[in-house]
Amino acid sequence: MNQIEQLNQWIRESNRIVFFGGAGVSTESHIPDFRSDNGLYKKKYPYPAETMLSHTFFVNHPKEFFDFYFNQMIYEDAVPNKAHYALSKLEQAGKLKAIVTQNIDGLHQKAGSLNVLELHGSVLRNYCTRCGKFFTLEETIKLRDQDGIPRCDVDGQIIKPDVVLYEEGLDQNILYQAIDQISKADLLIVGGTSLVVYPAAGLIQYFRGKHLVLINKEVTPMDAQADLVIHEPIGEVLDQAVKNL
Ligand code: CNA
Repeated sequence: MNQIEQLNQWIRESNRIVFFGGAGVSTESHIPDFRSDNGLYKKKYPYPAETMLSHTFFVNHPKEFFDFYFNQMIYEDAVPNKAHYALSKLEQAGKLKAIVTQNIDGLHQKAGSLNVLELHGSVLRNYCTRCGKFFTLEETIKLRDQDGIPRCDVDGQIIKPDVVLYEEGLDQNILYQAIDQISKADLLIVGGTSLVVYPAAGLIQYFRGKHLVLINKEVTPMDAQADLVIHEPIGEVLDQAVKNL
């Protein structure tokens, strides 16, 4: 039995599957990740990406923050790929109970997935930092001033994307839901994540089910803990693994 046949068999035998993923799930939708060879961290900016995506930088250098953010983090035309659609199909089949994602691109929902726990928020939601008025991504892009900073059309204050920046805490409610789902899962599929960003990566420790599967192009710090490790592109792997269910 090859690796994908093994995964397919475990999917057939499982009824409480949870998927935990990261930026690698969306690279096949042409959104670069952070740590691959062509990832965002390899690009030359005056400060490291962690600095430019930090809360302090957002507050002190909003012009540079939004220049980086709109140029490097926003892909308005991106569409879901085979990985997103395979996971949506698994949920519709009643097998997958939740997707826990570090991604902020909203592509799982675009593919039809319903129970998506966004640990790091979403670029699709944006709020005025003073009055709290909500803005879509499209509106936020249109409301940029001459410095490229989006400003509320009611009070002129900065609009902040609802994404978790470095130095900011995770939404506790989402975190507890993610822990709950992972701790009740019978099969945990982890994919497209380098598993180095905490506390997100630590969530895997809550898994008590039968099989832990890792799908990632590169080696991760948790390969040794997994029952099955597949170092292949995740879109193709998941597409094949959900066939003939
Ligand atoms: P990361 O650290 O960039 O790791 C991505 C991992 O995915 C790497 O180990 C790659 O080898 C692997 N990978 C890339 N493409 C594929 C593929 N097609 N198939 C299988 N594996 C692949 O990203 P993480 O998600 O681990 O890091 C967490 C950060 C990245 C989170 O805070 C995200 O918000 C942030 N991020 C999100 C997006 C997005 O929403 N699409 C894009 C860029 C960064």
